[in-house]
Amino acid sequence: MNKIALVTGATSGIGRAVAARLAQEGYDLIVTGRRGQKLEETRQSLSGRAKVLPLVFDVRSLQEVERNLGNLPDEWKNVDVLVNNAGLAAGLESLQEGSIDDWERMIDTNVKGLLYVSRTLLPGMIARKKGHVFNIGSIAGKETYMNGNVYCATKHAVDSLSRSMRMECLPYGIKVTQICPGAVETEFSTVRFHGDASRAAQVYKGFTPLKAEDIADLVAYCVNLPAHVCLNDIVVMPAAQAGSRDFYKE
Ligand code: NDP
Ligand code: 8X3
Repeated sequence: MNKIALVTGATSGIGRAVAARLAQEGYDLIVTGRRGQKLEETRQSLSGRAKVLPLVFDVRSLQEVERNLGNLPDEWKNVDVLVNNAGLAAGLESLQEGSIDDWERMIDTNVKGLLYVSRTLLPGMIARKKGHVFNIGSIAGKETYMNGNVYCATKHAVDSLSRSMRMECLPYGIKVTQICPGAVETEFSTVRFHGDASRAAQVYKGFTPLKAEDIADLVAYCVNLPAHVCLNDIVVMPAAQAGSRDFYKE
């Protein structure tokens, strides 16, 4: 029987690439996201390579998380790998000018969503004494930058929660890996700038950003490590990026 991986936010970007890479590694996939049509595209792209269970829900809703993940069908219950990836930045403004709605979306998704999903799935992993959780943090969880305020705070929370989770999972043999990327070219910046694709494109001009597949390769590397080895915390940057706002651009 194949192992099972669950990837949140698999409708685009890093999540979709991680799902594809884990299928290549022999995992069956539970893939989640809010956009049903995009999730269907993910399912179709994986078909023939893995069994796929697509689940459309919003990680911000505890009720939806519990309804979808709290009572998985028997053949999908034993999740081996959880990738807490769903997340976003919304806006890039000073605190005094920031949108409260953007703040709520980021806090509810990046922090509370990760907590709801983990709270629902960890008990099963603990009972089985088996599992590997990946939390997709960010360089924004290691540093702060001008106007990054609330997004950086949510990713600092992911950093802190990853440490707590690792300690609390130690007795059960569950590995916790946080991956903290620099700039990855996905839908991330278009979402951050509320759909302004031309402003988003500027972010990746003049250097070669990471691809979602680069992050997927890291996940594949980690899941294939020997049982006694865990990469706890990975900061991964484009070669042209030294810090959250330190780029060498042509
Ligand atoms: P994308 O915008 O391409 O993907 C984000 C994914 O998250 C989508 O699948 C989206 O699905 C899902 N998502 C967002 N909100 C919710 C929600 N409320 N409920 C369920 N799913 C949700 O961006 P990335 O792939 O770049 O982002 C993935 C993760 O990587 C995020 O946590 C981000 O913070 C992090 N990251 C990204 C970096 C980058 O430069 N791109 C760098 C560092 C970290 P849908 O809209 O269908 O719900
Ligand atoms: C995404 C990277 O630097 O835009 O987490 O915050 S950054």
